[in-house]
Amino acid sequence: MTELKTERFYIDGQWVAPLGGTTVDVINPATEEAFATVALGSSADVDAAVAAAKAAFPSFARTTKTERLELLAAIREAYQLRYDEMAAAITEEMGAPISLSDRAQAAVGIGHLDGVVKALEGFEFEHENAVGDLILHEPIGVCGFITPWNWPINQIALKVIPALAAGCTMVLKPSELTPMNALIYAEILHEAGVPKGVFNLVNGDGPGVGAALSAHPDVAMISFTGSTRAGVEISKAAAPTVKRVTLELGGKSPNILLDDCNLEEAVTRGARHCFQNTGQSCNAPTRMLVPESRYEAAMEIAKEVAEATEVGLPSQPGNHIGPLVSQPQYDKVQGLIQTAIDEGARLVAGGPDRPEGFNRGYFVRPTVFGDVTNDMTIAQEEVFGPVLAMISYADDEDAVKIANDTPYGLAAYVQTGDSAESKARGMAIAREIRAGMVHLNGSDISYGSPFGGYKLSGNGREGGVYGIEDFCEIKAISV
Ligand code: TXE
Repeated sequence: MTELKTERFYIDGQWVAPLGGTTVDVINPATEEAFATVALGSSADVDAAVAAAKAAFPSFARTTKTERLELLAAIREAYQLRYDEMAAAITEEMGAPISLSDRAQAAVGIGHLDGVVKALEGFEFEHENAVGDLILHEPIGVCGFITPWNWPINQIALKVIPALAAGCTMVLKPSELTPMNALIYAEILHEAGVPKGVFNLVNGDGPGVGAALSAHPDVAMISFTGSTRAGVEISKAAAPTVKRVTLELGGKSPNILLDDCNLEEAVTRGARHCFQNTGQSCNAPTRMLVPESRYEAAMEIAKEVAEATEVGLPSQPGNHIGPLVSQPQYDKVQGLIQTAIDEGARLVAGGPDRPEGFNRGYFVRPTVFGDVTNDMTIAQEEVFGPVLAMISYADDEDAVKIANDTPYGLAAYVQTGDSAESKARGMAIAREIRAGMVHLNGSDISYGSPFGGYKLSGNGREGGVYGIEDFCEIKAISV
């Protein structure tokens, strides 16, 4: 493992000293101990990075599709060489168990790249429209990326790769909680031969670097993933410059179990998915909607799954869940568990006590609540912890109503029976749900399909063709 330049920023192809700002310790959430110190930048660092990206834009915007495809292939190769290091960094800084980091957290960095390559191969940057005008897709310009800590390289790759495919230049500000994977990524892009100034990295916090990037007049677009709160702040800061702002925000995704589904399988899969990554996924199926007739049986199965889900050290391989990312996240999750109890939800499994054997680290127990009504806080607020809320419904219409009765609209899940009739019911429900992605029977949205939400879950779509389009301006030329 090479020594990462934690107290420097990557600007104009070089690792440079900060022009201002301060430093922050990076904490291992399993031990609560600092293992690195990184520089947090200032608006002067943002200015320098944006200037480099602006200078690099005219030449990079003119690169051909073939040149960009070659660049993406080189990035893929360089990423593979640093793959294990990437997985280890994510485990150390955000607490995902190493098996999950290896199988998923680091893997998505390649998966999204492959999805974009496929999309770019078929992407038409210009065409004649139905009324005979020439339509051009041009790169939008300098992009600012503000990313979170929960699937850190996933969110970085989902922005950087399509932006490169479109011909944009960029400045990334990763989460101050998880800067290490981003530092490795900057080295990967450098090793792959990304031209100087095309990609720049400034570490920093939201109010400092994030806000300066959002407000910067030379930044044409901000792509953000994180909380709805920060998304609103960013939109406000960006408004005076009328830049494009795309947002991938929180979720409170429903998982509707139809009355004829295989209950054991559906509840087990749904609960495990909810607990994965210690519940820190924007699209986690956190509200399980169960027909009244099967509600008690479903709670019994969910209880077993929660109690069988082990809590363990991130450094150890296995299927356990690790700690939450930080003390504030731990406090938030504990607060919401307590609120659910206070509001009258039935604690079916888990709860606020520390998991046995853990005296330090931000570990929480996989928790299931029953007797949840959809107006309770636990059914409306994003917890971002391993907490499942189980809600009963009367019929399909009621299920759809409950599913849509949330300020969010990111993902939804439907579990059907095997019959054609049941699958058709599932499909009809999928069409009624106001969410950007609906997964039937445990299926996953493929790399290259659009990822994004309705309502307070955001706007814009990441991944594949839609991801590239988000980074383009569209010009009509009439001849
Ligand atoms: O996120 P923040 P936090 C949700 C989840 C979680 C909650 C809080 O519910 O419990 O958010 O997490 C930057 N201007 N999600 O506080 O604050 C910040 O530096 C510009 C959902 O950690 O949103 C970081 O880089 N930037 C989510 C990024 O925003 C600002 C993933 C995320 O931090 C800023 C993570 C500002 N004013 C949390 N304030 C998802 N959609 O996947 C903060 N930032």
